[in-house]
Parts: sequence; structure tokens; C-alpha cells
Amino acid sequence: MSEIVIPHDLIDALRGAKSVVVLTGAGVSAESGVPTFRDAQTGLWAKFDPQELATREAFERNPKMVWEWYAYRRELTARAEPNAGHYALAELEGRASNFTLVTQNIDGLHQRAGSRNMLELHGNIHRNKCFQEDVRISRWIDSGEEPPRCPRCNSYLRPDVVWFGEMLPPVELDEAFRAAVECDVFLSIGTSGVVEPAASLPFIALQKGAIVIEVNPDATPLSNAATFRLAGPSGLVMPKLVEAVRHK
Ligand code: BV8
Repeated sequence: MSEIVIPHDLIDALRGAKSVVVLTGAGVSAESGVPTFRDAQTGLWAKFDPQELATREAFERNPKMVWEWYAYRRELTARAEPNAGHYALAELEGRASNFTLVTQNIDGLHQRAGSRNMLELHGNIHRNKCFQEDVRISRWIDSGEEPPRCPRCNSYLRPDVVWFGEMLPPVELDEAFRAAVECDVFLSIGTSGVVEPAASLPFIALQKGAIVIEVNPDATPLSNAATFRLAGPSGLVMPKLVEAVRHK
């Protein structure tokens, strides 16, 4: 990996920013050992396309299999630890006058690293809700049946995540769009930028004249439009970036 150089004008922009927005994707959790969404599925799930499994149709067709896929991922993310990239973002939040973290991730690692002002656009794998009533359920009788049943209406429980074809939580989505419109620096970190509507956020910021910084070892649809592109893993780049902001 070639040495990551953080341009001075990038650091000046961050230090002088009145409002910073960060969009994160599965790449930020990769160094915590959480497979990215588009990494080849492993083991039991190797033959499934996650985009096919993360849908209402898949759950209605085979609730037990989808529930077990999420139970496997829930266990994997519960065992994972936040990495240096998560912690750097929590520190950056403390240094910026106005900071919003918008995450597509459902693993809860940002919260465990200390991020506070954040919007979970795709929900959280550690929460469940009633499939029928769409209300969060945190306690239920474990009869051994999978998926478990809602204690209120006996329908199946499902993970409190946004599946493909489902609307994003309107309050969080509205706040994310507003933050992207109003920010002067927008960082897009660890996302392939293909899932809408999250993928539009950095382009909205660009249109409004914000400085857009992409952190990703690979190219994405944003790479050519971004003001700055730091081609490296977030666990390496983000601590360097925060270090430079700290000591400029
Ligand atoms: C919606 C929760 C309105 C579940 C997720 C046709 C019909 C229906 C819908 C659509 C359609 N066409 C388009 C759509 C919209 C659809 C969509 O965008 N589809 C795409 C794929 C074409 N979106 C939706 O359905 C959304 N809802 O639009 O509602 C609507 C309703 C009906 C009809 C039309 C519109 C809902 C989207 C939310 C889906 N739920 N997650 C679960 O996780 O099980 S999305 C899922 O993908 C994860 O949240 C993941 O975060 C997200 C995005 O992926 P990334 O985070 O970017 O992860 P990925 O693996 O792709 O990339 C990782 C990146 O990290 C890579 O670039 C890699 O290079 C980089 N990386 C790797 N290592 C590192 C790194 N970077 C930094 N450091 C490293 N170390």
C-alpha cells in the first residue's frame, strides 16, 4: 500500500468546516472482521445473493432461513470490535462544530466506538420488530421456534433493518438529506455507492458546493466527482486524517 498523503488543503477545509457530514458503508466495518455487503457470502450463505435475502419476499418465502441469516450476522457483529476507523470518526465528531454521521451499516459498531450524533438509515441488526405491526419488540417468549413470535399478535418477529424495496425511516432520511444540503465538508467512507437513496447524499452535497472527500481502497461512482479521493482502508486513513486535523 503506497503511503497515504493527506493534502494540506483537505486538512484546512476540515479544520475550517462549520458543518461536517460523514456517510459510512460496510467498508468501515471490514477491518473489524465484518464481511462487506458485497463480499462473497461465506459458508451456509455462499449460494445466496444478499440482495435477494434482504427482502420481504425472501422472508415471506422462507422466514426461518432469513431469520437464521440475520442471527448469524448478529452474532458475528456482536463478537466484532470497533476498529481504528470507527474510533477516529468518534474523535472527529468531538472536534467538529457541527457533525452528523449517516450510516448504512446495521452493526452498531459506530455507537460502540463512541459516535453520538448519528443516523442509521438502514436500521440496526441488534433490534427486532413485529413483521405485521412494525413495532419494535425487545422481549419475547423463546419457544425455540425460529423466527420467534410477536408477544402481542403472534406474527413472526423480523430484524429491525430496511430491506430492499422498503422505505427508509422518514425522519432519519429527511435529516440526512438536510445535513447533506447544509454541510460544507462531506466524507463518504467505505461505501460502494450503489444503494439508493443513500448513494445520492454525497452528490447533493457536491451540488450545494460542499467539499467531498472519498475514503475507499477501490473506485466507486463517486470517485471522479469527489474533491479529494484517499485510496486506502478507513482503519488506516481515518486515524491519519484525524491526527493531521489535531496537529495542523
Ligand atoms: C428504497 C440492510 C424506496 C439489510 C441494506 C428496483 C426495485 C426496488 C428498489 C430499487 C430498484 N432499483 C433501485 C432500487 C432502490 C434500492 C437500491 O438501491 N438497489 C440497488 C442495489 C440497485 N434501494 C432500496 O430498495 C432502498 N429502499 O429505495 O425505497 C423504493 C421502494 C420500492 C421501490 C423503489 C424504491 C432500501 C435500501 C436498503 C437496503 N438495506 N441493508 C441488510 O444489511 O441485510 S443495504 C446494504 O447495502 C447494507 O446496508 C450496506 O451497507 C449497503 C450498501 O452497501 P455498502 O455499505 O456500500 O457495502 P458494499 O459491500 O457494497 O461496499 C463496501 C465498500 O467498502 C466497497 O466500495 C469496498 O471497496 C469498500 N471497502 C472495503 N474494505 C474497506 C473499504 N472501504 C474502506 N475501508 C476498508 N477497509
